[in-house]
Amino acid sequence: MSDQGSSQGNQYPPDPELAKTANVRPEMKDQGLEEFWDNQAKDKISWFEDYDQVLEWNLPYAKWFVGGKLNACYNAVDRHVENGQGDKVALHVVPDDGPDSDQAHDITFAQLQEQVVTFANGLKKLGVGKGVPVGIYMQMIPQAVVAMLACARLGAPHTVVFGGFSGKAVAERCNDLECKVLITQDQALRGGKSADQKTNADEGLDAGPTTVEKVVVVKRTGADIPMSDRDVYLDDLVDGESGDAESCPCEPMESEDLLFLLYTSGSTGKPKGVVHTTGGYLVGVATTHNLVFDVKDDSVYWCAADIGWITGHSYITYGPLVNGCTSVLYEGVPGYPDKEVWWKIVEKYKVSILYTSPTAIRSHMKWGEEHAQAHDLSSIKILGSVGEPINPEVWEWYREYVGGGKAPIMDTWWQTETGHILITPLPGITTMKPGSAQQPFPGVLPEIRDDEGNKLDVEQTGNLVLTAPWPGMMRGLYKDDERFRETYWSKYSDAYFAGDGAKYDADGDIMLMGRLDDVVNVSGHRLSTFEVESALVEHDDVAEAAVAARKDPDTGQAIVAFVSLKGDKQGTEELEQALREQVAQSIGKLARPATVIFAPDLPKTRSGKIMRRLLKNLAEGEELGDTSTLVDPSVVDEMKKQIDG
Ligand code: 6R9
Repeated sequence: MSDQGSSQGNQYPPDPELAKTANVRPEMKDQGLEEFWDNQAKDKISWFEDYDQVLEWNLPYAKWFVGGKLNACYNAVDRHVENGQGDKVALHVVPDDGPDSDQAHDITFAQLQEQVVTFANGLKKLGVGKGVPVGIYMQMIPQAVVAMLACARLGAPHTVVFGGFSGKAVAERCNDLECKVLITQDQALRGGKSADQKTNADEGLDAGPTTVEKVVVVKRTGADIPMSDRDVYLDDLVDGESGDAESCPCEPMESEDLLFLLYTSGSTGKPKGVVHTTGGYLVGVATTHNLVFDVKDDSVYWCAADIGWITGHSYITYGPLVNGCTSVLYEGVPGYPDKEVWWKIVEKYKVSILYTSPTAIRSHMKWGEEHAQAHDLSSIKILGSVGEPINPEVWEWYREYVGGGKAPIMDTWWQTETGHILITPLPGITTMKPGSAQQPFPGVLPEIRDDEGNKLDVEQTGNLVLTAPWPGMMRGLYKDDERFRETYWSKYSDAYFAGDGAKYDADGDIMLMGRLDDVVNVSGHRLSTFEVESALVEHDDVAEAAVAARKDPDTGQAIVAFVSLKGDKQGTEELEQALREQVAQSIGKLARPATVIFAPDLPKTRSGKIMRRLLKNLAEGEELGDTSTLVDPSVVDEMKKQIDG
């Protein structure tokens, strides 16, 4: 657990000017839950058929806007063109080599519509239509957004697999959802380096039986890559296809029809397929995007996340486009081609809202404020943070050097499972305290409870729960009702258990305290210790592995792997590299352990359980406490020696 957030620190009252014009109004918090979301659903979303019931709550399954019909792509694209906004820029596309590149270009809403329709017409030829699931394994290029929208247009559920994940991860997810089609790109281009994305996918698909029958390949670098009968280039697929909206109308979907599945890490077992449906999800993302970031007609918004995560789904693709907002879509990474590229982007496009992760801000902070100071960032009005707790000193730096000492920071707490932001300061309303998300969004009812279910008072750390449903909440785990109930709804019979620790400060603000389970958060990316352990034991030399996290000044948390080897195998530097590579192959590079500790055995209790608390303490370099229940306390001394170097 981290100790972020403190009621003793600096406080920043809301700007009275912003309070006058902000989209969010204080009285929204007084509206009843159904009243608030009903108003927003009517205001933010175009329905083909009106819903006749706002909420049908049958714990743990909610149905929102029951009886309503709509289409996500129609809301994100077509209606803006119909409303005379066709020439408005939807995406400022910034390629890997930055905003000065000759590949930088803009896509208007009308052009976006044409691209989506053409893509959808191509997919139709492959048999994609309502209810036919599609996998997407891509980088941050516009065709990734177009692919998602094309699926939504056809009523085909998508599952996006993070572009940095392994081919194995892609194959597993596609098989689970039974995807017939996978969309990928020839190569990834990030930080000036290319990587074989399509070949990666092939390796995963070819490793075992797969449901994928066709792979659509978008050309990014145009490299000469192996293509088989299973593969088709997007260019060939859509050759001669119409981009006319009438040639491929938006499929009317029920509110509760599946929009997408997104797999996320839990504390045990295989990744969980989080189910998100159409109506409630769109209302949730559009409302929160509009009110939290105070989006106006002329806002230029940049969410520097990746579409492979929920933040990309909700706040790169669906939220901003449904709101008809102009966004930056950036392919690259911070620090390439130089340390100023982010600030060049803000300056060039006059970005008014920037939404990113504490990890990214920590990188910029480490490189020094002179890079930000070399550019005119005066367009910035609102800043956002997501994915992990933000350290107060990082918050202060962000506000000072990116926000010109005045932009409010929306520290937004939410999860893959929640679909959209649930706890956050609000522009013009909240007195901000660096380091915590503070306040429930209107129409959201959190509580902090002890293990017995008692509501906790101020300054007592407990479990964060939600006591009422919200529109974008997960509609279960794909094909796994039991795990859904067990993970989220069994700790308390009447509330959603989020898996995060929290407390109220003296003013009643919510301070998030970090995960309570075996989920680790590396650079805002969610991983389970179990997944990494499974990857490690796949290596022939490994007998047993246990994984814990330690604090890291750059990535928030970093992975420490404790490994015992088979027979007389020795823990060499080469083996350490091989193990890291094993994890990269199995999950993706981001899951590679920062530290590998070899030990003759793992610390176990007499009943044979690995003592995880002890490994956590070891990883963190903390006092070990009671080790008397260990079978062989000497293994711990051996590990400690390695950690202390
Ligand atoms: C959106 C997203 C969810 C977990 C969540 C919590 C952590 C996210 C946070 C935060 C403190 C914030 N988290 N935002 N912790 N303050 N503002 O990140 O989804 O990848 O599913 O991760 O991330 O621990 O439970 P996801």
